[in-house]
Amino acid sequence: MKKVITYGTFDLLHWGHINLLKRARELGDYLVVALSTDEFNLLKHKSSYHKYEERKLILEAIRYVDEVVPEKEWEQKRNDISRYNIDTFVIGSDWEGEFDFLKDLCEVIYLPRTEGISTSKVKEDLSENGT
Ligand code: C2G
Repeated sequence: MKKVITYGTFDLLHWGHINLLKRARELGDYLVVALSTDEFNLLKHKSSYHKYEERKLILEAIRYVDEVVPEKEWEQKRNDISRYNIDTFVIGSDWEGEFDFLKDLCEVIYLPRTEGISTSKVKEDLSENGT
C-alpha cells in the first residue's frame, strides 16, 4: 500500500484545499493529513477561524483523507515519515524546495497551487463585501 502524507492548516476549507487533497490521494492508496494544531499555527504566524478539533472533523469527512494526525512542530516530518511508513510527501508549490531534505526518506512532490482561492482571500472578500 502506497502511503502519502501532506501538512497544513486547512482553515475555512475551500476548493483549493480539495484539489490538493484529491491529487495527493491519487498519488497513492492512503492519505495521511498532518493537521496544524492551534499552537503550531502560532509558530506559523497564522490564526485559524476553526479550532483544531473542528478542522480535524471537517478533514475526516473528506473522501480523499484516510487519517488525520496533529502537526505540532516543524521538526516532526522525518519522524512522521518513518512512523507512518510514508512513501510520498506532497505539498503545494508555494513550498517548492522547502522540503527537499526529506528526499532521502521518501518521494517529495510539490503540486501546483490552485489559483484564485485562498483562506485569506475568502476572509478579505467577506469583510469587504459583508456578504
Ligand atoms: N493550497 C493549494 N491551493 C490553494 C491554497 C492552498 O494547493 N489555493 C494547498 C497548500 O499549498 C497546502 C495545502 O493546500 O499544501 C494547505 O494549505 P494551508 O492550510 O495554507 O497550509 P500551510 O499553512 O501552508 O501549511 O508544515 C507545512 C505547513 O503546515 C503547511
